[in-house]
Amino acid sequence: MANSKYWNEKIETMPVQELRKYQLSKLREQVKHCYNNSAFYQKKFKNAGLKPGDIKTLDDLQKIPFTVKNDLRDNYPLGMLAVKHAEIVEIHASSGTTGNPIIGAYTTNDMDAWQELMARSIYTTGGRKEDVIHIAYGYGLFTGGLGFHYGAQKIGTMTIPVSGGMTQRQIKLMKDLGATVLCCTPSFAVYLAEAMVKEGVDPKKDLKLRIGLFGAEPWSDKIRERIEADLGIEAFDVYGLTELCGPGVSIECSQHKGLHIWEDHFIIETINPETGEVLSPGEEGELVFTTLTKTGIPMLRFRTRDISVINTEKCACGRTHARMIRVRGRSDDMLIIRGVNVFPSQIEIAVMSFPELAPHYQIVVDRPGALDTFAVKLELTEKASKNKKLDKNALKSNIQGKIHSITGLSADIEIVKCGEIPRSEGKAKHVLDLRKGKM
Ligand code: DLL
Repeated sequence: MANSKYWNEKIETMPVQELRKYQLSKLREQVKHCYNNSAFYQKKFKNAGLKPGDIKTLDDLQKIPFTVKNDLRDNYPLGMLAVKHAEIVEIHASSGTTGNPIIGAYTTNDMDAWQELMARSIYTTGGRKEDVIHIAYGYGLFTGGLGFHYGAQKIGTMTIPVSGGMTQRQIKLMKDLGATVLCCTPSFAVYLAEAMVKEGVDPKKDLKLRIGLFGAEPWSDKIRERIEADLGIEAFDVYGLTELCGPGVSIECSQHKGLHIWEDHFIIETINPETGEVLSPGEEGELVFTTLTKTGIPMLRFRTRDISVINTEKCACGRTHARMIRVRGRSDDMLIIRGVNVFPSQIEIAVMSFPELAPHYQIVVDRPGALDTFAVKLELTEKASKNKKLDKNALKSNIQGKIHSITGLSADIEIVKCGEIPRSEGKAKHVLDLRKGKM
C-alpha cells in the first residue's frame, strides 16, 4: 500500500476518467442504499418524482434535492439512519449555535473508511510511522481528536492523545516526548506559540516539531505564516465536518495549492448559495458533498454552507483528486453590516498585515439605534506594547484604512492590552453580534 510518497498510490493518482467511472458506480449503489433503507430519502425521492434508476450519469446527481443541516436537526437524534440501530458503533456530534446538535452516527464500515482517510491525509502531509503525533484537538463528541487518533494509529505513529486544555503540560509533553507533528486548531497553535514564549521554551531549539495539521475553523495565509515562523514548522490545512465523517474530507499536499478532496469517497459540487444553481470549477460558491461510501447516515448533496472554489487541474504532487481552496468562511458566518457582506476572514487579513498586532481579534457588531455599529478590538504584540515610540493613533487610522479598503466599511478600532481578548482552546470565536433581538 504505502510507498514513500503516497498512502494509496493507485487511488490517489487514478486517471480522472477512471475516477469518474468509479464514482458513478459508487453513486448508484449509494442512491439505492438511501432509497431502500432510509425513510427520509425515500420521501425526498418520491416528492421529487425520482427513482434510483433515474441516476444513470454523474450529471443526474443534480436531479436529487439538497440535504441541509436542518434535515439533521429536524430528524434528531437518529431519524436519518439508513441502517439498523444495532449497526451503529460510534456517535459524534457538533454543537452548532442553535437548536439540536448535529449527530454523526457511524457503522463499522464508516469507521474503517474514516480511519483510512485520516491515515491517507496525515501521510499526504508527510506524517510517517517514525513520527510522534501530538493531538491537541478535543477528544469526545467533537470529531477532531479521535479522527486524528484513528488515522495516526493506522499509520502506526506514536500518538499522544492530549486533547485540549492544560497548556503548560502540553508544552512539557511535546518537549519531553519529542513531538514532531502537531494537530490542533490554528487558533490554538497561535496560543501555544505565545505560551511557549512565556514558558521560556524556544520551539525551534527545544522542540522537534516539523509539521502542523490545522483545521476545524477558517484561517488566513497570514496566520499560517505567523504559525510557521513562530513554531518553525510547515503548516497544512485540513478540512472536514461531522456530517461527512469529521476531518479527512480534504487535506493540503506539499504543494500548498489547495486541499485535495478524496473523491473516491465524496462527490463535490459548488452552488450559488442564494439560488442553488450549480457552478463550474473556478467559480466561488457553497460546497455541496455527496458521500459515496457512508452507510450509517449517508449524505446526498449535503449543503455545507462553507464558501470555497474548486480546482480540477492536475496537481504537481501527482494526485488527481480535485482541490478546494482554503474555506473563506461560512455563508452563515457572513455578517451583514449596514447592508454590506463581511466575512471575519477579511478582517483577519487586514489585521495580520500589521506586525505590531497580535493575531487575536474580536469583531463587535451592535445596533443601539437605527444603525449598525461596527467595532474591531485588537491587541498589540508584547514587543509593540513595550515600544514607547509607537504612535497608536497613526496605527489605528492605518488599520481603519486597511479594513475600509477590504470591506468598504469604516470600523471603530479599539486597541486593548496584550492578553485581553479571550483565547480559545477549540474553535476561535471572533464575532460578537449584539444585534440579535434588536432587528
Ligand atoms: O471541525 C472537523 C474537523 C476537525 C476538521 C479537525 C478539521 C480538523 P465540525 O465540528 O462538524 O467538524 O465543523 C465543521 O468547521 O463546515 C467548516 O465551517 C469548519 N471547518 C472545518 N475545517 C475547516 C478548515 C470539524 N480547514 C465546520 N477551514 C465546517 C475552514 C473549516 N473551516
